[in-house]
Amino acid sequence: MRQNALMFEFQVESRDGRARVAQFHTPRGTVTTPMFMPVGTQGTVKGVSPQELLDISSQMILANTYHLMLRPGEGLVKAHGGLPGFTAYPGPFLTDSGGFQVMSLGHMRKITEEGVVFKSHVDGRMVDLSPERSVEVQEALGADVIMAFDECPPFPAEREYIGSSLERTVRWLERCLTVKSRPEQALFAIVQGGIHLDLRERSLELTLPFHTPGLAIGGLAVGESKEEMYPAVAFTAQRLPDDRPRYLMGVGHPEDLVAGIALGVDMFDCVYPTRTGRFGYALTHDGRLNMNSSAPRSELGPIDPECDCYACRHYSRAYLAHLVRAEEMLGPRMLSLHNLRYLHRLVEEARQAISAGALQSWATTWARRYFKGSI
Ligand code: PRF
Ligand code: ZN
Repeated sequence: MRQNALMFEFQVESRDGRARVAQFHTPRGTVTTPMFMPVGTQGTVKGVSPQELLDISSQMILANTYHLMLRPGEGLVKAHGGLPGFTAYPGPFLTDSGGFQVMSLGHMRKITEEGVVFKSHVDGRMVDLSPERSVEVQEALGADVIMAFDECPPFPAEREYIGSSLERTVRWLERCLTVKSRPEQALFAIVQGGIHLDLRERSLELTLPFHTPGLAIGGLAVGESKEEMYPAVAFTAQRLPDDRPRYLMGVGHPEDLVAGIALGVDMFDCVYPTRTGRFGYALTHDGRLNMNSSAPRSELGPIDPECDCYACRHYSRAYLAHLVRAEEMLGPRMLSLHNLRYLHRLVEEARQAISAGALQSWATTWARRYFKGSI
């Protein structure tokens, strides 16, 4: 049952407390962790081209089974040789399994032991998604890392429901592994259990014996407070195997990346940088800047003088604020690019701090400045 461990080697290079820097080898290239994965739900990171992603040091891109199976259909992606051929992004990909997206976007869904039946948000037809079908679609999409088909309960949910759903998630994991056929793809298991530490423990106990080449912490960042989320991350990350990557799904904000890295998380993804960029916000060393507010309209300097992205090297805050106000599409495009670069730099700085054995002091200095609340 063990998957191809050699093809997905995870080499830890340095450590600081629970945090680590590692090289994660995949068939389409080696990535350095901790890393942030831009979200390319529809096979595109909204508004940012593959060349621009490479320019800002993006590594692995996340795409979604749910969206691509509904439109354009996984067969068309496969006809292009998979996601790299379809999207022209030449690096590694990870696909999410679809279960979480059905829960958050699907209409009229029905969950049974077999899988999920839902009404397509594209054309209204009824669609089946099961562990077997999710793996079939993810094999056609051809990402390097594919995710187990899981159930992520909403927040809040009854403890009893979270308990039975995590057990079902494990039965679904087993079904995914039974049908999985491509050795050049790694299938990561997903630990569930909400914010209940004893349920996390149970999920770990049932999931670890499958020895998947990586594991994800799912079921968090679904509406609980950070005070509830961080202990669940700490508890779970500490019990995940040391020699394999740990992926915290759907997280997050800059402070969540810093906290997660200190707790031993290696991989993150979130729509935050691109979504907040489309809404007119820019992440800076001094906090989040609202480009719709009046101050930046007359500022001749860049969004962040310490940023090396295209937007910061070429444009003033005033010009970008003008684009946002005029609803010109270059505005949200440049803010998305800049915000992604900000998060890539954040994890890059964290990696350097880990290597120097100075993560705690770096994190304190970063937070003091980011949360000074100046802008
Ligand atoms: N499961 C899957 N994808 C996810 C999640 C999950 O629990 C989350 C939770 N924040 C984000 N994306 N399959
Ligand atoms: Zn920038």
